[in-house]
Amino acid sequence: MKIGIVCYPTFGGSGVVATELGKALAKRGNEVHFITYAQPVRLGSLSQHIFYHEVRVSDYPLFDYAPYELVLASKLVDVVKHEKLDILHVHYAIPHASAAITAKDILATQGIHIPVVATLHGTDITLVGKDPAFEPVISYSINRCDAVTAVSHSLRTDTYKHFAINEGIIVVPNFVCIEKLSENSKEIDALRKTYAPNGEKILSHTSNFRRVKRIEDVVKIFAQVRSKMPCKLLLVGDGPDRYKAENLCRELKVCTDVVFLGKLKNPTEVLHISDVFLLPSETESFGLAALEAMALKVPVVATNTGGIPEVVEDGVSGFLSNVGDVAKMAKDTLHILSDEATLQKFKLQALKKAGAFNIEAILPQYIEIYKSLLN
Ligand code: GMT
Repeated sequence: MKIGIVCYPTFGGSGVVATELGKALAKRGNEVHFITYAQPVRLGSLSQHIFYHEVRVSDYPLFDYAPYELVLASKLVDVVKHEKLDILHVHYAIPHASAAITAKDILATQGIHIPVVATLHGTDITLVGKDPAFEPVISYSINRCDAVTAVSHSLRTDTYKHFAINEGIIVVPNFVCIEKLSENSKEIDALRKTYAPNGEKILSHTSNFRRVKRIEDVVKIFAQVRSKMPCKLLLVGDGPDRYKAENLCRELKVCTDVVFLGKLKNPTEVLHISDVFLLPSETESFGLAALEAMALKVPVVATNTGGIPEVVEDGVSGFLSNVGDVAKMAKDTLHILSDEATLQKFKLQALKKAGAFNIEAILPQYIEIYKSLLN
């Protein structure tokens, strides 16, 4: 198949999933064309079956707001036509689904039929999408797609709740490639010593430091755990709430044990040396960061919100708490770290649970959808 993939090329989970999906499809002999405004961060080096088409918006002085969606739609028309694509798969509704529908309609006037698959990832529905300024366009374009998938049952329910969407959204969970993530396991001991020279336990968190991630709760949980046992906190990512986290670290006097690592292209190094991963989000349609942690044998302490309970099994691959219940999350973390046998038990259970989301189990579900539309 010749598949066009549209996504945000950034560190966000939707971009990561779209990129890994494209790479996996290409590895199995499909031709994959990424159509984005920058090369996706997880793409790595291009390979035989992978192509990249940049969407460039001119900065004409009249435009206060660059019309990215229109340029994307035009680019999609061009790429579908000239690369003879079979299918378009867009990730994140805004503005990718509506740009794809515009392209689909234009192509139809030229006798070209291109099926469009849209994957909803979360904030496109639960946060940004709910904004009335977007709602009519989102509902319309999702309804016009040939197939719509959501990354969790929770997100599918939310989508039906907030939008006038036809039945038929298919749940295809996010995935990890456990073998590939584990490849990067060299020199773990040395790295661990760098951050925890005296054998301290390592807690970690990865996100875009937006309000929804409740980054201050991460610091509060850490401070409570640290008051009971020596430990370090590694924070991966960056975003608007970083300064709040930094201030809180100063206030709670834990700065010496917290490292802000910024945006890492490959956060798996940190996961390799982590003992517990913290994800106290307000909401999370899936929690890919938690799944990646579990795939590297890191138990997760998270909130029981959105799609997280579909990924993290309470008391098995980690623990779940109500949003904001910092004391319980600290207690759960201490329980996991209480002795080596308990930690090892949780590590193995985390890996086992992640196995259900291995790419080999999930990829066929997308291929099945593509095939059904091409037939
Ligand atoms: O979490 C974010 O703010 C980024 C966002 C994205 O679009 O990349 O993540 C969403 O999609 C991920 C991939 O499907 C999910 O794993 C995240 O749970 C989801 N984020 C939220 O729902 C807050």
